[in-house]
Formats: sequence, structure tokens, C-alpha cells
Amino acid sequence: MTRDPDHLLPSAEPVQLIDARGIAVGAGRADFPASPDLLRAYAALVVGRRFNEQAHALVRQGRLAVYPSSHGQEACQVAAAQVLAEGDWLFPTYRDAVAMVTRGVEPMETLTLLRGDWHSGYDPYRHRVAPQATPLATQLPHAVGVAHAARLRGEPTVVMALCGDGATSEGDFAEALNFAAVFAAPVVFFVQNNQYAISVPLARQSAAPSLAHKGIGFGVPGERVDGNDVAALLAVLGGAVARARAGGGPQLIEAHTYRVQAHTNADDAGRYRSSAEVEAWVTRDPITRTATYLRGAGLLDDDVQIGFDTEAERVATALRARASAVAEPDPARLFAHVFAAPTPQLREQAALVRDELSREVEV
Ligand SMILES: Cc1ncc(C[n+]2csc(CCOP(=O)(O)OP(=O)(O)O)c2C)c(N)n1
Ligand SMILES: [Mg+2]
Repeated sequence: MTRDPDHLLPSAEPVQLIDARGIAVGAGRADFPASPDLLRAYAALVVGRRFNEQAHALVRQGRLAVYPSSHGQEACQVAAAQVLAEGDWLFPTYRDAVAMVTRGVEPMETLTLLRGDWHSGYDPYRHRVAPQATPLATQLPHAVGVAHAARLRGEPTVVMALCGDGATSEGDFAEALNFAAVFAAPVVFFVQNNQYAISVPLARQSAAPSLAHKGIGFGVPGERVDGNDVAALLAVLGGAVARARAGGGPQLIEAHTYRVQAHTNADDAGRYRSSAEVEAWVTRDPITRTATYLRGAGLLDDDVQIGFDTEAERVATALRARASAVAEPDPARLFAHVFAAPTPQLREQAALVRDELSREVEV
């Protein structure tokens, strides 16, 4: 059986509703976000940028082991969380702390893993946010499983599964898309194409016409969106969530964006990309363009901006305070929550650690 692939094709150009100058080029579209939604997204962008700056500073101060910043990608982060309903699930990667904060996870708890502490640091069920995945694309089959299970139970849950451009080369990406398409799982695969996988540029990652085209072979419709345009992201991701909730199956959305900072603090981005390239992307910043649009539309003034800045500062201050509080992790907790009932091997390992620690005290 052959199926007409035309309806699976992404649009020729990434969807854009507000351009880099802050002009609403898609104002006439029916899916242009409502003003309160845009203002809410803007407030979250301001918090997200401040969070990124503060986490970056904590690494430099030695209070955080590592931070993969989403500076420049905040519009993707905010929109991915904002289009979800309370009962939906978010499956984030190591770079998606801002999406998690927007979803409501306590900011410091999104950094627990990056502090080198135990397990994920937050209760995944509380906000329906899966543990951040560091092994690339491994979260995608899990996300599909959750979506499929919800559908079997007749629940209206939609799953937002995040990954990067590099992760689309992984086998898990292909397997997740295939299963989701065959079983019409209510999942949105959201690829933040920030142009690099550490030092590997997109041209060395994939020869596909676009990453959104990768859905075609699986029967998953693809779409491309300007990843620095929060209005377009809310429209496209919101549409994909609504479609999945209505039983329309999965969709693959590729956002074109840019990782403004190095991969992590352990990376020297100057070795593989030019500052001119970075500068060009900074002019497409997601926050300044949204602010320009909102001010022009009479939705944002200095007083409202001060309110948003104050909230961002409050989040940063709380982050600093919690990062400074010295938490001595209890080594015994390493063995908790691995299995519901500890296996004999785990009990044995826990006893070994206890024994080891008691000897250290004697020395
Ligand atoms: C399975 C696997 N292989 C390799 C790595 C090492 N690694 C960590 S991040 C990364 C690059 C990922 O790039 P991308 O998917 O584009 O996400 P980004 O970091 O740009 O957000 C690699 C190769 C890993 N974490 N997991
Ligand atoms: Mg990338």
C-alpha cells in the first residue's frame, strides 16, 4: 500500500509570525496567539534568560558542576511548556531546564542532576516532567510509551518529547517515530535545531532537506518553525498538541534556532565557529523581538517590564541562595528508588558503602 506523502511535507520555509525586527508578519493567521498568551510567554522568556545567566554564573563560581545553557533558545523552551495542559507530559533533555521551570518545576531542582547530586532531584509525577535525559534520544521511546499507554487508558494526555538536532541521528529517534506513527500515539516530537551537536555542525549531521523531513518515511507529518519566534512556536506546537489530543497522531516539529553559548562550560566554541556567525544569530534574539512587538501593540510598557524583571530577579536570587546552601548528600540515598524493593545485589552494595564509610571515620 502506498500513501500520498504530500500531507506529510513541512512548509518550504519555517513558519514565522513575528520577524526579527518585531513586526507581525503573520498577524492575519487564524492561529496567531492571543495577546494574554503572548504576554505570558514573554514574562517566561524574561525569567528564562535570567535563569540561564544565573546558572552560567553558578558554574563559573564553582557552585554547579556544569550547565548546558539554552541561551538563545528560550522561545522554544517556553513554548514547549506553555502549550501543554496540566495532565500532559514533558520529556526534557539536559538542555531543557528553562522548559521545566516554565512548567513549574522548582528552579534549583532542575539543576540537581547538573550539580552531581543523586537521581533527578524532583518528583516527575508532580508536574508531569520526566527525568532529564543525558543519553541522546533515549527519552523518545519512553515518551512514546507514556503517550501510547495514555491512549490505551482513554486519557486525553499528550506528550511533548524534546531532543536536539544531533539526537535525530540516533536509532532511538527512528524507533520512537515509527512506533508512534503505527500506533497513532499522542506525542509531539520537538527538535530544537540549534545548528550544532557539540562541535558537529548540522551539515555534518544530516543530508536531509530539513530535519522535519525525517518524519516522512515513518508517516509522521513534519513542520518547520522559526525557533526564535515565540508566537510561531505557540501556534505550531499548540496546533500539534491539539491534533494529537484529537486522535490525529504524532507530529515532528523542527525549530530553527541557535545555541548562543558553548555546548557547556567544558567546551570552547571558538574552536569550531566564528564570532560573526554568533553575532548574526544574536540579532534574531527571541526576547528583544517579542518585546518590540508587544510594545508596538500596546501590550507592554515600562511598568509591566519592571514587574517581569523583578520576578526574574527573584528567581535568580532564590537560585543563588539555594545553590549556596551546602547540602551534604547522604551516600545511602544512592541506593534508594532504584527498584521498589531493593534487590540482594543492591543491599550488598549498600552494605559495602556503609562499611567503607565507617572505616574512613576510623582513619
Ligand atoms: C547516546 C549518546 N551519545 C553521545 C553522547 C555525548 N553527547 C552529549 S551532548 C551531545 C550533542 C548533542 O547534540 P544535540 O542533539 O544537537 O543537542 P544539543 O546539545 O545541541 O542541545 C553528545 C554527542 C550522549 N550524551 N549520548
Ligand atoms: Mg544541537
